[in-house]
Amino acid sequence: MAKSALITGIAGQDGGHLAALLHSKGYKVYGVIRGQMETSHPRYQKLKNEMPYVEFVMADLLDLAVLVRTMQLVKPDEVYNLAAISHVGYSFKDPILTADVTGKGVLNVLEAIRLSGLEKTTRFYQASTSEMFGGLDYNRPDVGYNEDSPFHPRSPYGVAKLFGHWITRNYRESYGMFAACGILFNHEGERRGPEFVTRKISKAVARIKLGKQEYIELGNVDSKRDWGYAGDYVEGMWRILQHNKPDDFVLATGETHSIREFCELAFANIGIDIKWHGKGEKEVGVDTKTGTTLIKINPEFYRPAEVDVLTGDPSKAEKVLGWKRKVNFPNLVKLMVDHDLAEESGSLYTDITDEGPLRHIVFFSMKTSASDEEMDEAIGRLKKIGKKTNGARLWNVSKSMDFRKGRIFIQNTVFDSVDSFEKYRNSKDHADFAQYMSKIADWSTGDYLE
Ligand code: NAP
Ligand code: G4F
Repeated sequence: MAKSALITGIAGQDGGHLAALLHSKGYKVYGVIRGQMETSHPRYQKLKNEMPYVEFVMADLLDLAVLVRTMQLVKPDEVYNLAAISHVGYSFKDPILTADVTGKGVLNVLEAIRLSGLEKTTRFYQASTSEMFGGLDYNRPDVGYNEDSPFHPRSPYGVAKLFGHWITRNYRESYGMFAACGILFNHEGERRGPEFVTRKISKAVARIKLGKQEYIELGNVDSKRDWGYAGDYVEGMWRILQHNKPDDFVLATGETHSIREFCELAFANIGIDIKWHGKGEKEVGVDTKTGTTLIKINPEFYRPAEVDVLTGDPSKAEKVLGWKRKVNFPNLVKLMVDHDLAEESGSLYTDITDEGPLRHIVFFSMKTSASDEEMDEAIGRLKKIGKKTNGARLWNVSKSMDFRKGRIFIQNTVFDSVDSFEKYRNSKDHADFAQYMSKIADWSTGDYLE
């Protein structure tokens, strides 16, 4: 029988990647979302469009009763607890809520499993974090933090996560539960929330390139993070729960880069060379060719306490789980900028016929699905530039693919569109188009791999 998994925080960055991964492995996937969502609610519909294979369950980490009901209903083989107030800066503004959700919420999920009598059968994954290390005196800059490094959290978020980490270990030791923690270093990508620095930068770079924004304001550009790609990290989460015993694992790249470097590389992807001038709050990042200021410092984004440097040592996960990140730092930055260029410019449309009225309009969306309004807008734009659309067949490519494939496919079209469409055109097999699409999605998986 197919395994079942319950993902809390499915609407977040990791939730989407993990749902797609588990679905591709044949799991029945349940996802916890919160709010009073009727199935007609636009947010519900968006999630359902993105993950049609997921069965959504309304629950909140603050509500033990509903979590118990959820466990009794679903009886999952695996629970991935990804839900949290996860923004470190915000946790200083709302520390009580952060403690309740990010800390005590973990206990609620564990108790719900136990009270439902599932503690011997359900495997539990807790989303622990490198923020628990804090980057202070105990850092090991040469090798990075590992599973035995001491903790010194520097934010309400980090403190709350430490509670979640230890209560998970406590349930493992007290009740013999298969309860494991992944201590994950920063992981980013096209699904990252725009409130996190990498996505804020990649989005701004795309918008600046398209003339939709003048500059970006950032806080501390000197802190350093060990940044990987979220798609790689959810594979690690899954491996942690497939191991023969519950244990804790660091997932990281082993490299660290500053926000400054991220900015420079992101701008380099659109052909802009950044040079820095000035100090502290007066510092600016300037386009060397035009002299235009593209980066400013705004103390609003400083934090009361900062984690200066984080580097992780993933050697245990590499050795024991056979896990290794695939996407390297330059490719991560490129992937995000490419994505945001496509997203910010609307979407990518390709006219696959070069003469006469359009026979096919291919809608390439970086998102997992395009709404009817977006499709209408696309057609409107084609008409505006004089394309005849009558009788053309409309392909909403992304709708037929899962998220990872969607991304890969788009990158493929960005780089290989001429080739791909020549092949299609020569095949004369228009009816087989959808199948052809999924084939090229498969063979292009190497685009961002090292
Ligand atoms: P994210 O995008 O912020 O997603 C967190 C999700 O938690 C959101 O979908 C949110 O729901 C949900 N949530 C918040 N409060 C809730 C509540 N009271 N009840 C139920 N759901 C609630 O985070 P992420 O980047 O995917 O990270 C996943 C997990 O890994 C988090 O626990 C995070 O702290 C941890 N982590 C992340 C990283 C990283 O670099 N991304 C590194 C280490 C650890 P709404 O969508 O309704 O707001
Ligand atoms: O992107 P960030 O907000 O991520 P942060 O604080 O490292 O936390 C993320 O990673 C953790 C794993 O280590 C997760 F547990 C956590 O849930 C979250 O996913 O900030 C990164 C750095 C910080 O030093 C921050 O001060 O970027 C600096 N920064 C500079 N300007 C900024 C900004 N951060 C944000 N969010 N926005 C800015 O404008």
